[in-house]
Amino acid sequence: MRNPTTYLPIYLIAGTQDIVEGTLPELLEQALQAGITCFQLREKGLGSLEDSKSRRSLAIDCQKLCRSYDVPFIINDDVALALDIGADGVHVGQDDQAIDEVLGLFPNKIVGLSCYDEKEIELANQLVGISYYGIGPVFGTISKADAKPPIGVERLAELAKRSKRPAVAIGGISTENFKEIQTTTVAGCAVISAITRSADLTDTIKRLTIGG
Ligand code: TZP
Ligand code: MG
Repeated sequence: MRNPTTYLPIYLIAGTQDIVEGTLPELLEQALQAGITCFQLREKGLGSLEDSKSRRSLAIDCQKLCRSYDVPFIINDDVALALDIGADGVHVGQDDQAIDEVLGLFPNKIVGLSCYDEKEIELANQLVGISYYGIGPVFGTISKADAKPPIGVERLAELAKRSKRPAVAIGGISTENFKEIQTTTVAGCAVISAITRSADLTDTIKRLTIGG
């Protein structure tokens, strides 16, 4: 099993709904070339693919690309699809399939869990097998319609300190506010729009890499 700190530094999340020009596999290949350390396929919300055949086929295309760059390929929420195609792992939120069930289904795989507050961190700390926590939203986000209110950098720092596992910051992270994230102990940044809407993806990825 890889140490999560090796794949969290710059973590791209994207689905069809996030693509402004071209296709998701095209964007993913450019991002892999530019050095992303992890990819999560998140088909969700307005503009996402609806039928399961096209979702599966997109997932396989993305998985192949990630494999060719030796970058972990993670699926958001869709436990069945992740098992079906043998993804490197899954990322689930607090309202998705229960984390203890998910852990049972993905032994020796990557399992990420979203955490918003102390209570969620403390509960996650008790469980065996979670690979990393996603903490946020740190800032306001345009990419998640039902996002909770942003927690801000001070809360991020506190929550990251309480985490027994490596944490990745998420929500509204950009090249403008990245230096604030760097003041915390998180192992990386997970971003959608900063990369999918970047005019210079290679430069953005370099500038958003924790420890890079
Ligand atoms: N979970 C919390 S915020 C968020 C998710 C999936 C969206 C992050 O997208 P962006 O564009 O980097 O704010
Ligand atoms: Mg979810």
